[in-house]
Amino acid sequence: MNVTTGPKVDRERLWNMLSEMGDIGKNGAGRTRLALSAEDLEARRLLVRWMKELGLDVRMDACANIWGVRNGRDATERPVVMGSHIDTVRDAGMFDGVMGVLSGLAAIRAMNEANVETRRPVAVVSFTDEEGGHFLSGGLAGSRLMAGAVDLETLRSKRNAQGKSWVDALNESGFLGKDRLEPHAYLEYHIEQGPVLVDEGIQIGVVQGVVGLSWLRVAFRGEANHAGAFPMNRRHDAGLAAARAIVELNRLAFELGEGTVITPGQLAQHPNFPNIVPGEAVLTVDIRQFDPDLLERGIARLKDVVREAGECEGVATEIETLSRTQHAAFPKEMVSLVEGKAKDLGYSTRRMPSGAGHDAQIVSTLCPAAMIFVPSKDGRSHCPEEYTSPEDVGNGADVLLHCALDLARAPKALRENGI
Ligand code: HGY
Ligand code: MN
Ligand code: MN
Repeated sequence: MNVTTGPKVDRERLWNMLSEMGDIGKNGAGRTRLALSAEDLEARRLLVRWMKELGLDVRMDACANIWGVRNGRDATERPVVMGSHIDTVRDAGMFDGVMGVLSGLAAIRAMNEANVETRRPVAVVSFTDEEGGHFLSGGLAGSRLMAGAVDLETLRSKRNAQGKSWVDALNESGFLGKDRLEPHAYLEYHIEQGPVLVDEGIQIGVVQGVVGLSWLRVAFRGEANHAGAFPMNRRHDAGLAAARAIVELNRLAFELGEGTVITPGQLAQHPNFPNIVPGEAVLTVDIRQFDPDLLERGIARLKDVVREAGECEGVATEIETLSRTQHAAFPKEMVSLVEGKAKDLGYSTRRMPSGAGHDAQIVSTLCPAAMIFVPSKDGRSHCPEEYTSPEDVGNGADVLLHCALDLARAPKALRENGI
């Protein structure tokens, strides 16, 4: 299909949907829709309404992933799926995840309005608990559970700050289903969330693969004592041990190099009171690296650094691995499809890896997958300042639309490569 004369997404309507969804969970400048929270469930209901308005067949699977399916000529064919997530981090921006889901709906709307019939069905999926911070599931929980990369028992042990387990929240969500969909191919359209495209003035990022990552929880157990009467040289200050670890982990990331990133994102001290020496400190650490061997070495070194920080303060340390997600490299035919459509549409492109984790890295274990990036203003994300212009949002959505059309029309050139 000639992309320049072919269908295009309704950019204004897409922006309005992003804004409407962005108001759910609004708190100040940002919004919070933690996985399976009331705000996430409200967003899910809105998504299902929009899917039904498009005439899609709405399905739920055993992981509460939400699928909207547009029929193709051949119902026996597996669907071409466009997807991402609508849950957010705390104080999130308006684009992370949700832009990919709503752009999938916009692409289907464009197919409907152009009366395009495809050989394969086309679907949009919204995966459960992509972010992972609410229950410390490690993220990508809905896609990993679907792909068998994590089991329900593991998720049953994950609890939020109120003590509710991930599985109970899933069972109470009202979005559990028995469907099971097998994607033929998967496309995830997402903001870059880093500074590469905006620094280089490039319109479309052609993603070659996604970083491997691990989340760990480190507990430092020292001694609570009186802040005034207890001498400095006899303290076992868990907060100080955690602080030492944070500084040393930062140094470790630079020492490992090669793009290694280490983030001690969450720190809780106990009893967390002005005149008590912290007896306990619990730290989460997120480590990422494209090379799996270097990632393993980095995780081993991270554990040494943490233990040394504890020993320095006479504090015991306990390290728990919360998740370990493999890196992914996308098939060259899928990468070329994204690059070709972006160029046909007249956009500048550059090939690049993703430093952020995405459901695509999990779904790529089930079928050929690819990702499309658009620039993030100032390279920022996971904050209310996260912004991508309406023009960039529309550009990527049109690339998504035309990649999906090609895959769903199943031209010989793709079929010969098993795609
Ligand atoms: O953490 C990530 O990379 C993604 O935003 N869940
Ligand atoms: Mn995301
Ligand atoms: Mn995110």
